[in-house]
Amino acid sequence: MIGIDTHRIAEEINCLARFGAHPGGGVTRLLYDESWLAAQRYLAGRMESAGLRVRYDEVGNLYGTLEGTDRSLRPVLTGSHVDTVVQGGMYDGAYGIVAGILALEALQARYGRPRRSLEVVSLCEEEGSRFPTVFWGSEYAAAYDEPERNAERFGAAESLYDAKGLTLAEAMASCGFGPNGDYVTGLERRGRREAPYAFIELHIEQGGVLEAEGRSIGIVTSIVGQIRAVVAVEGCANHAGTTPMKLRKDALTAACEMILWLEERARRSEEGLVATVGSLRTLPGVGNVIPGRVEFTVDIRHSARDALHRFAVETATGFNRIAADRGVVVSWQESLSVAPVPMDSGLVRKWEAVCRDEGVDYRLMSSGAGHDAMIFARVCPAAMLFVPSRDGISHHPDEYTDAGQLALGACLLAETMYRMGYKVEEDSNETI
Ligand code: HGY
Ligand code: MN
Ligand code: MN
Repeated sequence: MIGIDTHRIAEEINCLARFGAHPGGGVTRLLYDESWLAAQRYLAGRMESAGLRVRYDEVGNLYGTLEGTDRSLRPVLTGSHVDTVVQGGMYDGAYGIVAGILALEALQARYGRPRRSLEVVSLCEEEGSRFPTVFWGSEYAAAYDEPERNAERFGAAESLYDAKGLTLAEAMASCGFGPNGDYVTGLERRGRREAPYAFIELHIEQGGVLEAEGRSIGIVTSIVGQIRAVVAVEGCANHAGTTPMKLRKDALTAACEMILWLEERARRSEEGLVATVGSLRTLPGVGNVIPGRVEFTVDIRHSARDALHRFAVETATGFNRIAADRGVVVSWQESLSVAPVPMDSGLVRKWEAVCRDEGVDYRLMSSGAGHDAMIFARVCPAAMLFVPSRDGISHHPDEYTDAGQLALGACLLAETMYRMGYKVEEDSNETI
C-alpha cells in the first residue's frame, strides 16, 4: 500500500487551519467569507503543485483532477467540505480534502497516469453555518443533469440572509462565483456533465465509538436522516416593571418550556434519536423588556426515516400545546429534511477488502453526522471511511485525531483509488 507521511498530513492540515483561525481557538471558515476564499485559493495552488488539473464550478467547488488515459471512463471523486462551523475543529471536512490531494500526489508519483481519472474536490459548503441552507456545494455538484434545479437554488439564494443581512447570492457574487461569475475565465463554467463513477469521502468520526473500541478505521454503512427547522414564538413585548406576571405573554419562557419538553421527549424516545436546539434569538433582546419574539433552531436525527418523521410531528404538536397554554403563537419553518442514506454496498465491500488485505482492524458503523456523501449517493455509488476523534469531540476547538490515524486513513484512500483508477475492472457497464 502507498505510504502517506504522518508528519506531512498533520502539517498540511495545520496549514489549512490557518485560514479562519479564530482568536478564541478553533477555526471559523464560512461560505464565501475572506478566509474561505483564501483557503480555496491556497488549495488550488496546492492541487496545482500536486500535478492536478484545477478548476472551479459555478458555486466555487474546487476540483483537482489526475487525468486518466481512458476518457470514456467516469472519474472517481474524493474530497469533502472546506467550510467549518463557528469555532470548529481543524479536521472536519479539511481532512478529506488534504488526504485526497496527498493520495493523488502519491499515486501519480508512483504509478503515473491512471486509466480512470481520479479527482479530489474541496466542496464549498456543507455546514449551514452562515446561511440557512446546507450542502450548498454537493447539492450543486450532484445536480449534474438537472440544471433547472441549480437555477432554482440560485433563485432561492437571493433571499437567504446571513446575520449581517447579506444574501447568499451577493456573497457568492462577491467571490466571483454564481451564474454571472467571472471567477476564472476558461474554467469549466458548469457543473460536471455526468455523474462521477463513485464518490468516496474520508472524514473524522466526530464520535467516540472507534476510540472506545480501540480501532483506527470505521467503514460507514449508513448516514442518519435529519430534520432541521427554525421555530418562532410570538408573544407580546411589554414593560418588565409594570406588567403583572399573570398578564404576560412571554415568548422566551414559552420557548424555554418547549426546549426542555423537547429534551425530555428525545431522552425517552427511540434508541438513537437525538434532538438539539443550537441557536436562539430573543427580540427585542434588552433586559427591561419582556421578550416579544423568540426564534430557535431544532435539529432532529435518526437512522430510521419513520421514527424521524414521527418525532418531528410529535414535537410540532407538543409545541402547539405549550403555545396554546401560554397564549403565544408558535410557527415551524423546516430548513432541511434529508432521509437516512445507506452507503453503497459494493464500495463498502471494496473498503473491507482493502482493510483485510492490508491487515487493518476496522468496524462497520453508521454516521450520526450528516455528510456530503449522502448527497452524492443520489447520483452515484458513495461511501465513507472514518478515523477516530479523540474523546469523541468535534465541532469544537479541541477536535483532534492522531497523525498516525490520519495517515492510515489516507493510505487506505490511496489504495482504494489505486484499485479503482489503475486496476480498472474490465466491466462494460461501469458497475462498482
Ligand atoms: O451537522 C452535521 O452533521 C455535519 O457536521 N454538518
Ligand atoms: Mn461538521
Ligand atoms: Mn463534516
